Amino acid sequence: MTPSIHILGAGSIGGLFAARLSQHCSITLISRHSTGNLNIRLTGNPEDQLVVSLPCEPPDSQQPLERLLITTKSNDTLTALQSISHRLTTSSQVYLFQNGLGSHFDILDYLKSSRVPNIALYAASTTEGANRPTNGEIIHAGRGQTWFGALNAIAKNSGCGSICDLFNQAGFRSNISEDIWAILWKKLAINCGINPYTAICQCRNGDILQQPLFLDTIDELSRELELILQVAGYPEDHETIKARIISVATATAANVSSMLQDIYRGKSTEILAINGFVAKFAAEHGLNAKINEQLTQRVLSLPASSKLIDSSGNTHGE
Ligand code: KPL
Repeated sequence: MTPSIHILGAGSIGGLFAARLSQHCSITLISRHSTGNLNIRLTGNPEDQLVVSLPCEPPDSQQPLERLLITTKSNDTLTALQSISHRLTTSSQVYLFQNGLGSHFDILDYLKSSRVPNIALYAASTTEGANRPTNGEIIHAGRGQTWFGALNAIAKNSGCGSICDLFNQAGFRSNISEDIWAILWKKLAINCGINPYTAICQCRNGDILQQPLFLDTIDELSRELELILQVAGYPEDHETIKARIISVATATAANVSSMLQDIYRGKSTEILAINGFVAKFAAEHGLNAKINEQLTQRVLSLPASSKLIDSSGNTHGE
């Protein structure tokens, strides 16, 4: 039987996964804004050229959800899950794809007192890069790696081999992690060292490496992250953290980060789940996170812009 997957949050990453996975299983999008079919034109590398038309249903439909990927922004995840919670059953599997941390804890808390406390909850972390220059068009801007892992005991027992296999079949390099929290904390450190710089300097990922703001603060930021990761139980030295930030910025050089895309669209960013989460965690544990705090404040005070010109002269937004 063809596996059935619902995707809630058809932004750039959700749309990228939907388009490629639809060649291997049945995909339905869940959207508050569209019903009927949604057309996605995927571009990027030659193997990415794809035009698909995917069914789209509203959250309040009654159809039970077998496997649900939530690819909304971290700020919207809890509300998104609440909007479809009546469709979850004891055999549902839910996969959280959010950047940063924070929403994962909110969802775990919410489920405890929900009508389905025992659904299998997983997290996924991806470094695939995707941009959505216009509605309906998605550019696969950088190949990455996707990790899946259990967030609760039910998920640990059920496993996530079949979703991981589907992602690999669809061309996304994917693996299962026995400790997805370790991956989420490491990815958080990467996002702390890339996303706010792209937003403040309004440049693509690769261009942050020449920006004075990055060059002046990356060592201190990496030291702050080293202390935080140690307290979280996932120790890593600052040189390794900095090297990984530089390597991901280089590998996704052409990508417009998710945070800069939010700013181009005049949407709120995930800064509070990224550097803001680190600053809050540090304050709770009596640690210094001055640079994370400053970057958070600078991103929060950026004017939302509906039309900006990037460093290559391309116009975004509207
Ligand atoms: O996760 C990302 C994002 O844009 O949020 C990176 C890895 C920085 C790729 O753009």
